[in-house]
Amino acid sequence: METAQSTLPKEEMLLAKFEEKTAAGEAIEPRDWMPEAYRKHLIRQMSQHAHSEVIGMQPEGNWVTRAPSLRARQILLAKIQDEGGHGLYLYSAAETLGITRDEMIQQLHSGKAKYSNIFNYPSLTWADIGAIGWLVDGAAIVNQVSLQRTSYAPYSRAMVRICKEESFHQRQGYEIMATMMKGTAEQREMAQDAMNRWWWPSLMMFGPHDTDSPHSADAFRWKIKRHTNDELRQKFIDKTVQQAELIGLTVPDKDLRWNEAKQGYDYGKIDWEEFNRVINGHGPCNKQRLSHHIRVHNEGAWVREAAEAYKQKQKNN
Ligand code: FAQ
Repeated sequence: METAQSTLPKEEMLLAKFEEKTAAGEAIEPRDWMPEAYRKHLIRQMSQHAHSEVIGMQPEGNWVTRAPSLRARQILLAKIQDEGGHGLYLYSAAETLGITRDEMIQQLHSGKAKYSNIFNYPSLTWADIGAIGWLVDGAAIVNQVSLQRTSYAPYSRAMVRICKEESFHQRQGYEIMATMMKGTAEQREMAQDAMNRWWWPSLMMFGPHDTDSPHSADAFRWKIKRHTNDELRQKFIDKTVQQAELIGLTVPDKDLRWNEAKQGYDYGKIDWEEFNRVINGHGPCNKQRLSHHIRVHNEGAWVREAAEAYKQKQKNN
């Protein structure tokens, strides 16, 4: 029997089926038909996510040799390696959409692809390592828990695995902050200073307010996003303010107030001019982060060539 759909031209029929599937919350696998705009949207988001994980290794890498104990150094090293691993899952998941790793890296190096605003700030003291784990991984988890149910199955599967590791990262950061807050006056000051510098950029990680988020409409229609930028930001604030209070840190926002009616905190104005400056290449460390990535990528060319030669040799045997 002919259905209404089967009378449509092929492309429209495929699109109608795709929209029906995503609306019903079904997952899309790499071999399923998908509209070009969905594919492009995911390549943009997933490659930017992968780049963030890898560039995010730099501010933490700055402290490996200066960690205050062997235990702290081991934990930090393990965390940084995890972030590299997250980058790899995400690049592999993005490759299922028909783009190569090389192309994604080229887009990063040319400035076409962004990475998270947060990694363009310097890590000045050991307390910054605490703040990155607690606040940055904390913000990343809130966003990524929501992405576990994203419609593109390889992305969703990568998120499930990544979230398990991120919660360990968040706890190690909080442990550093809690330890410093139990220390000397100087250590407490250092922890508060890190909190002051990382708080606002962490709130920016969730992206612009919903009314200024150009990609959100498509992201919701196709169930790439399940929660809005503002919903996730609010969730992060509500849980983090209480953690800060517990260890005696002050949130650097004079407008922060508990709102009984919404059962959440009201918070001050985010400096979107700073956000735009940073994501468009003019933050404190953008040049350093990118030039370091380019240099190390070029230095590693021989490894990629050797791996390729080995693969060819195996094929010919
Ligand atoms: N930074 O329309 P929307 C981590 C751009 S992982 C830079 O709202 P969308 C782990 C956006 O790309 C952190 N750019 O966009 C770790 C777009 O520009 P475009 C990374 C941003 O995609 C911890 C424009 O603004 N996590 O930290 C940012 O619907 C410690 C308009 O924005 C992810 O990437 C930003 N924060 O929503 C590693 C999660 N926000 O592309 C090491 C996956 C927005 O047109 C150490 N991504 N922009 O040129 C997402 O969930 C989404 O992409 C959002 C943005 C929510 C980030």
